[in-house]
Amino acid sequence: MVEAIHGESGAHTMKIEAIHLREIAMPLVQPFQTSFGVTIQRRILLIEIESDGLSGWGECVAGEHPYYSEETVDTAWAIVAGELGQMLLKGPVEHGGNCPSLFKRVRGNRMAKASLENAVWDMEAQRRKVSLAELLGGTREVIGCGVSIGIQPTPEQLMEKIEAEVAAGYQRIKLKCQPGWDVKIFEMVRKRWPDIALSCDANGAYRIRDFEHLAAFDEFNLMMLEQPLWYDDFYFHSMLQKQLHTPVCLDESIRNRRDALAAIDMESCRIINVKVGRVGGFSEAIAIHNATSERGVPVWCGGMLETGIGRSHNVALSSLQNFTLPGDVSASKRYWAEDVIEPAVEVSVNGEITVPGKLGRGYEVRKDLIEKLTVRRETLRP
Ligand code: OSB
Ligand code: MG
Repeated sequence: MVEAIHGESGAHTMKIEAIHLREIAMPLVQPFQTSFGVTIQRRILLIEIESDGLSGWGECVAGEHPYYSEETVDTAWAIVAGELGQMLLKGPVEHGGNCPSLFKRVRGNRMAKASLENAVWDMEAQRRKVSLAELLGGTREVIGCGVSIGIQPTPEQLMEKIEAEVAAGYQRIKLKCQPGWDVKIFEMVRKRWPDIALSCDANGAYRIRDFEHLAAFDEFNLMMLEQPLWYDDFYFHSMLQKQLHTPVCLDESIRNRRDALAAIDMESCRIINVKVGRVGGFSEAIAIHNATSERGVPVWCGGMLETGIGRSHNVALSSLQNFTLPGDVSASKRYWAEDVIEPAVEVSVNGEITVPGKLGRGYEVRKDLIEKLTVRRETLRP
């Protein structure tokens, strides 16, 4: 059980003077293809809250299109500007943990909620002069890192990518898969690398008619098979898990702690991917962490092609004790020519990131660069 540091009631009320919304445009260093589409350039909503001379930052992980989840950059913008931002300015807020109750009337829109809540936690760590990891209840000094490798134009190009990531020291290779890009690929990869920690992620690309085909994945000793079926399903994943030796891992299906409990009870999965944006913020991510920890279900931290702001938040979250499996939190340079934080997130030759012990997120925000990348802005005040 992990308990975040909480303030004494009333002692540290935060007077939020402004909430700045910015959309930045950033090209990826290489296209990223999943079963739901290709991303070449990202449009990203960043949140900056101002209080008492400090800035707290949050990154909204919603994509440009509603393909991974229902939310998009534009829906999140509208919900933050029109609903959640006003609720946060009204407060009272002392702590990121106050946000879920302030935002309660708004259903769903979890990525929009997380972008504000996480900015409050980011601010709170600076006010208390502790690291964000410590504020969240994290104890690990280093975290284990894996990579997620998109579907490639050719199998040869995939093999080159894997070779480079294995050489870089990453502890686990995750391959995006879909019908036509699965068992043949796994065969090639296992022939060359019989022993690497390997997993795959279908982002919901398979159906019930594919159960026998998915059972053939057992041959490849995968650490897990991530979200093989519909993005909102538990029941059929439970049917599938009964027929597989390979652990199923749920990503899209898990929206909150209750979903995690239901999935564990039904045995829809044996592993859970925690993405702080997908579950609505750090409070719910910690609740899922604690529930899975009590039940002996391992978790790992997922990624959403974040800039350094969201990436630094993922590093802090990964420092909680039940994040026992290598996550999808990897080096900034795999995504960006220039990241919006300083230093960039770096991974050691043994595939680890050192959790910053400094106050706050532990990486400086490069506001000058963010200004240059900004294509849209709006400021909310009390
Ligand atoms: O399903 O984990 C996913 C990227 C975008 C949307 C969904 C997913 C992903 C990844 C990449 O797998 C994770 C990362 O490296 O940021
Ligand atoms: Mg996934």
